[in-house]
Amino acid sequence: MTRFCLRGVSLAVVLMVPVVEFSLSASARAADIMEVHVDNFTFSPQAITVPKGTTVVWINRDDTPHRIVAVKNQFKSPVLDTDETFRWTFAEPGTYAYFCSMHPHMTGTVTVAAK
Ligand SMILES: [Cu+2]
Repeated sequence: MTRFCLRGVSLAVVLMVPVVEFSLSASARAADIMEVHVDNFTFSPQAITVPKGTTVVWINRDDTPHRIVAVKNQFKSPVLDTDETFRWTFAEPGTYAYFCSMHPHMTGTVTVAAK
């Protein structure tokens, strides 16, 4: 009888493992990162669509400094020298147009989906 009860407990522990793994992967998804390269005076990809909660990381691959600024001022990077990065987490759905304040012809868009 005692042995039967112990076996029941260990079975319950084994069954719980997949549940824990699932919740871990769900939180990892919420912290997803998307990279945008700044290369040859263009944002690449120029337009991205990401789920809410995504962190976008801009990486300056040019020999020229750039500065990423949202058209509606939701975010603004410092001046990024070569290989410097700027990251911003998009918590609210919407469309975010941005440009380089040093070279305003450089434009990009982040579309944040509700899910
Ligand atoms: Cu620039």
